[in-house]
Amino acid sequence: MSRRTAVVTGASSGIGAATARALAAEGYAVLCAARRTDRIERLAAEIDGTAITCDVTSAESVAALAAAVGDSLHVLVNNAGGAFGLGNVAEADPDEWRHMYEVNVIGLLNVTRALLPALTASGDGLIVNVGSTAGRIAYEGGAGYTAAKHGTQVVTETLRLELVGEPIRVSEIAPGMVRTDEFALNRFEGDRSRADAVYAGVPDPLVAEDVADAIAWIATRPSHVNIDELVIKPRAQAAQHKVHRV
Ligand code: 8X3
Repeated sequence: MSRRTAVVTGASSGIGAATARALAAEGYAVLCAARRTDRIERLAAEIDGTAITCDVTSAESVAALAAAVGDSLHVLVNNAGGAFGLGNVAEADPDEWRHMYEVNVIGLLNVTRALLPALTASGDGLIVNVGSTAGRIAYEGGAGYTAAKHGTQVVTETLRLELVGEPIRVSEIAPGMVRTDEFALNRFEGDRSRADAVYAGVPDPLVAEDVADAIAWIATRPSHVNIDELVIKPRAQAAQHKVHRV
């Protein structure tokens, strides 16, 4: 029997790379999609998957991803995304906001539209959108990102309504504080000290593998079980502003 198949976007690092590994460990043939070819080629070699160079914001690039997927796909993890900047609304940069909407929402739209026929054709498709606790609350300086991640959340809900009756489950996972190599660095344009300050003193932030483990759990529920949304935070984070630091 051929292996079940999965696409993970943003697979070059962090939650995406960990999710590709976790799904491969569950027996999936994983297409690792991301812009940085060298990274996804290494990952694909490690997990016996396939590397597809893909920028989710580019229609041509996503069309090439769809061509590589072919007629049938079981799991799509829309993970590509990120935060850029942490400025109050009064001084926010509209280009940063556009970029965040482009990657977190339009990118998800591009990939989902392109792969829906294959997900339907498999007879048992699953879409997992990687949202955020930022898609549920507001915090100072976060409006560009929280607006985009609220977008991810609402698009997920809409898709579940629109696809009812089709053989496709639609889930969102919403992580809180996850310490990855790049999330905070990207937000602060490579400023290591600002990035490190996000996690300073937090005993155990989540790591990418914790989120990947939860995504693999969602994917391995029986086909009639739809995990609508799963909010996952470290024990030290009771709420966005309520973080235990030592
Ligand atoms: C990451 C969570 O708190 O940085 O999506 O917005 S937060």
